[in-house]
Amino acid sequence: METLDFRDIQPLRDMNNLLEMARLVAQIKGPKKVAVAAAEEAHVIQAVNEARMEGLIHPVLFGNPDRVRRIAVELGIKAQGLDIRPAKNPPEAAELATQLVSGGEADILMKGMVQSSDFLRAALNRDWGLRAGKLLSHVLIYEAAGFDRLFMMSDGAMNINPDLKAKIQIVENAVTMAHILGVAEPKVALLAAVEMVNPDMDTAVEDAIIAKMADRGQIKGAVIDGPLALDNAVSEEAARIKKIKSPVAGKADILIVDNIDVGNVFYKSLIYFAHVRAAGIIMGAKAPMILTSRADPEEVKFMSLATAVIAAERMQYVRAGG
Ligand code: COD
Repeated sequence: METLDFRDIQPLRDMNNLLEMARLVAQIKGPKKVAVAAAEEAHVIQAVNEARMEGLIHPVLFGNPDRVRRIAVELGIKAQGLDIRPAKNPPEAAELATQLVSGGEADILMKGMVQSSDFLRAALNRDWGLRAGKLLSHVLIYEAAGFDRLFMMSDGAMNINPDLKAKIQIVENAVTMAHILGVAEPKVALLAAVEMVNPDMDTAVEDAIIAKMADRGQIKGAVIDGPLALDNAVSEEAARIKKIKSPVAGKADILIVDNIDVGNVFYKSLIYFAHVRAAGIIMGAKAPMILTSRADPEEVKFMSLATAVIAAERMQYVRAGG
């Protein structure tokens, strides 16, 4: 089988670029196997089928077989071609899907009609979960009009109120995702409401600590600064007006928020007000995990599958010593 040398990869600039990369990975290495936990949901089946028809993935659908088949038929999908495996209820589907991945028989875990917390607890199970000795965190990848790069934002979906140590690992997981997408040394902005260190704002003080740790080489593979407000993190004009001297100001690739509420509102604002194309992946586990919410557009689920295909390949490449 041909090899894919990730050192040759140029930074992926938009979602079309990302999809082309996923197609290339699948063309060279074959489709990735995706274990779907509680697949009885139309958007999930549609996205999974689209990715299957593109040759990106081979899905294994855990859930109520009759319901999965019925939804597939309603969507005009031939149910005979689908690998459907029975599960009594959504938590059992999460358990079986997780075990397929942790047992090495699937490359990617995807959430369907199961509560996020049940899905995540299955992945965190000490005996048969996907822990890899690191914090698991969610990374949103999105494109935005007028910018020549993909953005990453974390964590708006998994870690509720991360402390300093957790925030550092959230940064590291997002940096790993940037490397996977070809950004060799991403610029990370630790977001706050201010760009000056206000001692009354605990999280801004934490940002300053993380930035200093990065200066001292304690966090590698990225240029990190904070606190920075969103405007001066992504707009060079805003940074110039506010006279901020920082290698990250105006050039950020990665935006780190303080807690799940900020990140979740950020994400949903992008989707509902700006209609951006986005994908979401949980990083830090043994394999990429897709945690999209039930109301997410089908395209977010499809693009998350495309991103997970690239991430799974890259993780296997690193594990093989690449
Ligand atoms: N990474 C690695 N290990 C973790 C993580 C993590 N992010 N979170 C918890 N753990 C480990 C802990 O170290 C501990 O060993 C064990 O898991 C249990 O820890 P608790 O008691 O803090 O965790 P839980 O089970 O109460 O909660 C973990 C969840 C991930 C379920 C929880 O944080 C959660 O509900 N997050 C929000 C998910 C959500 O609703 N998202 C909505 C948007 S889709």
